[in-house]
Amino acid sequence: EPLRLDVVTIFPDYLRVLDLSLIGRAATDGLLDLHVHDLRDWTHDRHRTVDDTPIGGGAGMVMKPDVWGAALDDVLSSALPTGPMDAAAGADAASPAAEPIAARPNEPRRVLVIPTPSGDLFTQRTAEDLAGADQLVFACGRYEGIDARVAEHYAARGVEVHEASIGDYVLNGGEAAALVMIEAIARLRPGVLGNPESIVEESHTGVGLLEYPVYTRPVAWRGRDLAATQPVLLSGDHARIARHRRDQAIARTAERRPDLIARADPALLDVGDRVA
Ligand code: 6GU
Repeated sequence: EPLRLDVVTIFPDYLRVLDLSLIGRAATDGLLDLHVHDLRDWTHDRHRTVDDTPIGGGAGMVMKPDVWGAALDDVLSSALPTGPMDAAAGADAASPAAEPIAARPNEPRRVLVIPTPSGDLFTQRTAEDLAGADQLVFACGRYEGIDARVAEHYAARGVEVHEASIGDYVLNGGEAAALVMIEAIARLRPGVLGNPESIVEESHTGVGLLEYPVYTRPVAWRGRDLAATQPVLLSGDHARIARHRRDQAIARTAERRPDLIARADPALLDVGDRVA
């Protein structure tokens, strides 16, 4: 079953890049079901107003809860494949009832993702978790954000709500952040990435340590000769190469991301098997 993705935004054109490259290909292949919506389609006034001044005063504008509520009610109730029921429906008529069929299929897992610099940090772990959903709805706010009662309302109604930030810097709106999150999530779905081996390798190292540096031919380039600087890579000794790369990954991580070393699995840092 494809992952259903809905993005609600006042800049639907901003999301058009999703039709290109990996994501567009996955949609064409039926692995993703992508829908981009213009929030202004749920306005009713002549000016298609989506924002208003903050209650309590202050700078900037806040996005209106009534417009977001109308949009999200519609998008969160869109039809999804129901798995067991759909699969059983045809078989039911054709064959005798060998096994009882559940009266109701499992409820699909729908997650409302609200990109905001005030959210929880979106990490590889978040991506792995959200890749297991049936539907992800991204509510992209602009200006100073969306009226906070919108997130409260859907959470209280039993929707899984995830306010998420992609890092400690400020963007003008949630669109670019949604693109980042969608790419991180979609590539984890079965069949989306061309080469699943790279995902396996990531799950071993990607979260714990930074990747080691990589090289390709020519062996000597602009005075930088791997035969002189890293002859082990040309040795054909795969065990020694693996240890060398692991040492490089540790050194690079210690230099660039000491915070990751502090939290790393001790097994990743174990150099006890290193040749003297
Ligand atoms: Cl999710 N939104 C905005 N506007 N800025 C951000 C962000 C999100 N994550 C980091 N900065």
